Amino acid sequence: MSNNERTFIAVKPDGVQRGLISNILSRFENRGYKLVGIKMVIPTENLLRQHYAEHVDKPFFPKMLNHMMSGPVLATVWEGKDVVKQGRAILGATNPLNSAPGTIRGDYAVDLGRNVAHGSDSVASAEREINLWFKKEELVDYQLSQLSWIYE
Ligand code: DGI
Repeated sequence: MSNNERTFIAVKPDGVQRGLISNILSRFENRGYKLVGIKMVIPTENLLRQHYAEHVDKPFFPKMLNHMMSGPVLATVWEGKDVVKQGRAILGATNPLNSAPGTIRGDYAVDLGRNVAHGSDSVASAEREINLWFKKEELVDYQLSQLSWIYE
């Protein structure tokens, strides 16, 4: 399993407005994952239609689109062993009513349409989403000094 796996994690407008950015980022930092990209974006409809391509025909899509365009999203890219799957676990189930306490959604959300953060659901989606939200030069290549204390 590669230590260089990457995932796309976004704090949605509800998470930003509720002041949850530092809390969400710290869970990934504390776990030992490396932040390689971070920026605030008010996403365009075009970007969101690509990001949520599998949902564009669903009845909830227009509301979700409005919500996601209503304010800034904090877009981040994290790197580390099994980060895609572990990132989903840190977030909790999509519907916060099914999210375990201790997860981000289980601690801070109750409604599906306000589930505070997004995380890629596979390595392939992560690659697609990272390319969609970030330019290559916005991802920073550096050595994490704690590496040998996190990985054997
Ligand atoms: O990858 P996830 O965000 O965990 O889940 P997903 O890809 O199935 O759905 C993407 C987002 O779409 C999800 O975070 C919230 C929203 N969503 C999904 N299903 C419904 C929904 N929103 C509403 N209002 N109703 C739904 O049935």
